[in-house]
Amino acid sequence: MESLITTTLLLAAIAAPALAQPKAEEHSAHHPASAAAASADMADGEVRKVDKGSAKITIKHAEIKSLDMPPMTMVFQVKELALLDKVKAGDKVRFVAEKTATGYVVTMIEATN
Ligand SMILES: [Cu+2]
Repeated sequence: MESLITTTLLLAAIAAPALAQPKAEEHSAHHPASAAAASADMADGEVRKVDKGSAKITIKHAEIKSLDMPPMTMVFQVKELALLDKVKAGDKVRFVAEKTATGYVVTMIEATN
């Protein structure tokens, strides 16, 4: 019994870093550490609607790992209204979102068209 537990723990210890590692290594290989840290939270998406009147943007986004969110289309608030001048409906974008008390807020966005 004890050897089974030992084996299970050993496998878990080997498997966990093996799953987490490759992407991080690959990434830091072509970017300075600070850039890698910043882009790690970036999510890909496509703008569906820009609503300057209510400072909101609808984005069809891919998985957002930092927010533990699966792909979906949703409305985000924006940190600064000026962010909405940088993109328009139909643009492919990369963006950073944060979860706040009032909901999800885009803090950075750039078109990748
Ligand atoms: Cu979402």
